[in-house]
Amino acid sequence: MKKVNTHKVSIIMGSQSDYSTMQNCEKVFKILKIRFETKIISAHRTPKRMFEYAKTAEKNNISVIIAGAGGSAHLPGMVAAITRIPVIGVPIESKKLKGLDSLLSIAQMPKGIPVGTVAIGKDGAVNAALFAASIISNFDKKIKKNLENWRTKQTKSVKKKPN
Ligand code: RP5
Repeated sequence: MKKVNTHKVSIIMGSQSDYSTMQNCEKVFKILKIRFETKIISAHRTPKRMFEYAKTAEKNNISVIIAGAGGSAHLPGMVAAITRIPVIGVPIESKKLKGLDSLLSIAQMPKGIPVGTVAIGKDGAVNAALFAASIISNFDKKIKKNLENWRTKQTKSVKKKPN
């Protein structure tokens, strides 16, 4: 019988406007062959949706949650408060404060409920996906291999001299 990879990552974001950043997570997961789902969930515009989502995340076999939010970015922290599944927050680059607001809102969680925080914008989204892959690779040999191969390829792509 073919062994099915059951580990799934959930990518959530506060708004459609976050998707141009968060789709970079999807690109990484497609390369590493990690199952994912993508949803819009806003802590302040759809609080009931957020609560229901976080409450059922464990039952839905989610291994890691990546939450992108901008401005007063409370989505990652609120979701982390409801579920024990690890949450990685991606600070979205906001128009007025260039994402510094998002970064501080996500990173400055008071003790007791952690949210792993990555860099602002696209780099953060890519690293959030790679970080999720690292977590999953602890207990999934196939993903471990895919991640190692990806890193080897990255290393080989760095030239010794600039041109
Ligand atoms: C946050 O408000 C979202 O995460 C988004 O980054 C920001 C702005 O949302 P829109 O006004 O573009 O929908 O909730």
